[in-house]
Amino acid sequence: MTRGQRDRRAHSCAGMLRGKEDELRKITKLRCVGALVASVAASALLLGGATGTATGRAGPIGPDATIKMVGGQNSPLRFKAPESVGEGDLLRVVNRTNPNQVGPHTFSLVRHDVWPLRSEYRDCEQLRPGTMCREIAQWHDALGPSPQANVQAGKPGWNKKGDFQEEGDSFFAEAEGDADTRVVSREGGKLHFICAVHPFMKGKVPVNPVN
Ligand SMILES: [Cu+2]
Repeated sequence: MTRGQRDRRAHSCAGMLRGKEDELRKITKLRCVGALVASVAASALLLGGATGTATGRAGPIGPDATIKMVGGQNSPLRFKAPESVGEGDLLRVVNRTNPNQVGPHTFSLVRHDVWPLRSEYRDCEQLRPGTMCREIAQWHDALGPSPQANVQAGKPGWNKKGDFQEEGDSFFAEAEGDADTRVVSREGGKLHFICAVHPFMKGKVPVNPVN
């Protein structure tokens, strides 16, 4: 990451903080710092990982499937996901929204039975105790001393759905273009995911078995 990119990233954090209540402001600020540190580490890991999976494939390694965070001022925020993904696919999750307009996102695998209800959205996005959004913030240590942008629970890859007892796989996307690519495991059969910042952003994608 160049110094210019870092400056722009820091600037987008500052923009995101305007108009937020104090606690959330503090949390978001911490997340910004954590994301900065973690994204550098993640880039290095990702490069290492891509080299490791290169066997048998020609040319540069790209993702097999992509889930995009999309929307903004003129359309609702949502996850744009393929109809299905394959077991063993490299699944990339990428932020295609403007953080100055909509803030950051998380892509967090959670069990379907703990998805926040419509009546809980407001408490959830304010990270009130007892909400799934708060749990996810804690997975990232967003309230603690060392916030993490990338939470890897269970086995490596996108596979572990969390709940109020157990952590799940999760990715905090702060800047436009932030991405996290992991291998899909079939454990659980289907990926269920939400955004802890905008709990109305939800999605599910079936994982097809390898033939
Ligand atoms: Cu979001």
